[in-house]
Amino acid sequence: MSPKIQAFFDETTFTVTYLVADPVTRAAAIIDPVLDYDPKSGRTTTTSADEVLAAAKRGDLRVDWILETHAHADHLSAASYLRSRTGAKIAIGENITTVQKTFRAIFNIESQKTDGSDFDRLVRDGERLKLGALDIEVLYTPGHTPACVSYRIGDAVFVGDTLFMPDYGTARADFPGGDARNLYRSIQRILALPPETRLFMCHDYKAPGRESFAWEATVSEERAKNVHVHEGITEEEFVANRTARDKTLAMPVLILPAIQVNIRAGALPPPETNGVSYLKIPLNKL
Ligand SMILES: N[C@@H](CCC(=O)N[C@@H](CS)C(=O)NCC(=O)O)C(=O)O
Ligand SMILES: [Fe+2]
Repeated sequence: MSPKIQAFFDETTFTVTYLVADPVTRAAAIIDPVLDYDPKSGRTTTTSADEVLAAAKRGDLRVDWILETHAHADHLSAASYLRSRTGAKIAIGENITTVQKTFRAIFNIESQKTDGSDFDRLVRDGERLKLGALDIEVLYTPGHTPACVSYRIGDAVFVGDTLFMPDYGTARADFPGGDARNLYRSIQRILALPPETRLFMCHDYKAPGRESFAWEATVSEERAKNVHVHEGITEEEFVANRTARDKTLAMPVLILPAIQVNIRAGALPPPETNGVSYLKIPLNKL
């Protein structure tokens, strides 16, 4: 019942990409892939995504799915690039349509679709996808964004930006459509899973006193030790603390380029008449 899991950590954006495989059939999924982006030059590269492809090739894996836990605000997604290289289908939570509508208005991009059709599969709570002989179960876990989902495969859950490592806490809930109360409720669903369930986070920022990056913890470790949501912390306490902390956080460095690309499943905006793609910067909006 356990999938084979390889993690790839991007030290530029503190993002973890996972390559998850059914060891029997060699069907694989890539979760939350990163497209490298240098904001100084506006140049994208595929070094990180190519490392995942190389690992898939080494393991003789067939990539069937590219799974996004949400439209990321801190890094560009390599989903479209990986789809073009593997033929895999890109899945994301069905409420991505809400996120597309919100940001279509903020960026005033008329070509931006709002029906989710840039993605191949919009998934909802309780739905199951096949990963060879394994099932991928979708858990709707909104709060960080209104479209966040987690993916359960065997005894592993890829929680995206809901929980982080116990010593770091939880994701922020202040992006458009984010909601600390919903985040708390989503986290409670995850923490109600069997105690030995392995949780895999989408980010790690270390924590005071910790020297190395980490991205895996069990449900029981999170329940006992998560600094924001350990057992005994009420919804009201969490919402108050999360809201206060969010007021202190700057926007992610890459939020403007990341969102524009990620609501198109990681595709760059359509090239203009000179063949070049451009990103927009809305002034005084975020
Ligand atoms: N400094 C990072 C911050 C990224 C960030 O805001 N990450 C989100 C997830 S997309 C988060 O929940 N961060 C929690 C926190 O910073 O406490 C950046 O600029 O990229
Ligand atoms: Fe995020």
